[in-house]
Amino acid sequence: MVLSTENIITVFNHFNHLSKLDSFSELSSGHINDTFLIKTKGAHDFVLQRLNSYVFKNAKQVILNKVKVSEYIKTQINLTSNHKSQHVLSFIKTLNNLPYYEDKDGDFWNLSIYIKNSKTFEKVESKEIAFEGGKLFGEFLNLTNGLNVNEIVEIIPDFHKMSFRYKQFYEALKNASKNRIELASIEIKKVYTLKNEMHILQNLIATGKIPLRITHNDTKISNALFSEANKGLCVIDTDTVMPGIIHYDFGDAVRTICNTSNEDETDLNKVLFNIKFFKDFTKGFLEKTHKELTLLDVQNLALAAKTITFIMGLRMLTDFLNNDVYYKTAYKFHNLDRAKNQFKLVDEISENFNKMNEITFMEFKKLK
Ligand code: GN1
Ligand code: MG
Repeated sequence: MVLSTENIITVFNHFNHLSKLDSFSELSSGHINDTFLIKTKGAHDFVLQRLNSYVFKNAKQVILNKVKVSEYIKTQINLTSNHKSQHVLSFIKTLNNLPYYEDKDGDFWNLSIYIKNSKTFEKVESKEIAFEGGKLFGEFLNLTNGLNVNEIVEIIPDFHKMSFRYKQFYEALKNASKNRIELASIEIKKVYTLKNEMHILQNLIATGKIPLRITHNDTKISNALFSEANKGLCVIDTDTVMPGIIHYDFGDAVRTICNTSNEDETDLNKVLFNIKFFKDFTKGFLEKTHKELTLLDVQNLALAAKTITFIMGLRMLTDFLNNDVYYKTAYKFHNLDRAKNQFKLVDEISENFNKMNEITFMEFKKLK
C-alpha cells in the first residue's frame, strides 16, 4: 500500500479511537517498520505502525505478542491507571475489535497511544540518561519476568543466535557480487578472526549455564522513553520480546549508550567507547536486576556488550552482501558504513574490556 495521506487516514480510521486525524509525520528512527505519529485535536495523539512483512513473516502474531506483553506489564506495575499509562504501551483495537488491521496487501498495522511529554535519544549526552536507561531496561526484565513463555510466540527464531547469523553470512558471501566483497574485505576478515570468542555466550546457553528468560531483544537507547525531567518512563518497540538472555538486553543498550557517535557515523575516529556512561548504565541496570543474577551472569556482561555489537555489525554486513534487502537504507552503501561503525565499536570494547569487567564486578559487589 502506498503510504499516501489518504491511505494513512483510512487505516487510522479503522481503529476505534473516536478521534480525528489533524496531522501526521513519519518517525524514521527504526530500520524495519513504517511508523507514524498521528496528531489529533483530542485527548490523545497516536503511533500508527505498519509492520515489515519481509522481516516479520508472522506480523499478525507480532502484534498479538505486543498486546499480551503490555497487558501483562499492566498487571505488574503498582500505580494508578493514570500513572500507569506513562509506563506501558496501550494498544487500540479496530472497529472490528481486533488488535491489528490487515490492509488489502496483507500488511498488518497496529495503533498505540502516544505517551505524552516523553522524549527519546539517538545518542546519549549525559550520565543521568545512561543511569536512567539502565534502570528502565533492568526494570523491564523484572516486569516481564513472570510472563508465561508459552504465551509468547518466538517471533524471529534464533534472533541472537551466533551460529545462525554466521550461517546467513556464509550464504550471503557465496552469492555476493565481487565488488561488494572487495569493498567489505576488512570486515569479512574480522568475522573469521572473532569467530571463537563470539560463540562463547551461545555455548554457555547451550550448556545451561546461562538461562533463557523473557527479554526485550532490541534495547537500543532510542527504544526508551524519558520524561522531560530525564527520568526513564517506558520501554517501547516490543516487537521482539521473546525468550532470550538478559545479557543481550544489557549489551544492546551498552552498544548504543556508550557509542560516542550514531550507529552509522562514517568518521570512525568519532566512534569511541564511553566508559563513564558504561559505569552509570551498569549501576542502574544492576540496581534493578542484581537479585536475579549469578556471578557467572555478571562475569559475562562485558562479553555480551561485545558480542551483541559484533552481531549487529555481522547482520549489517550480511545485508550489505545481500544487496540491502533487510534494513532500510538511506543511501547506497549505508549498511557497509553501519557494519564498519559497529566493528570499530567492537575494537573499542576490546580496548576497554578489563575496565568493563572490573566495573560490572564492583557494582554487583556493592549491591550484595
Ligand atoms: C532493527 O528497526 P529497529 O530499529 O527496531 C533490528 C534490531 C537491530 C536494530 C539496529 C527486527 O531494529 O535487531 O538491533 O535494527 N530489528 C529487527 O539498529 O531486526
Ligand atoms: Mg525493533
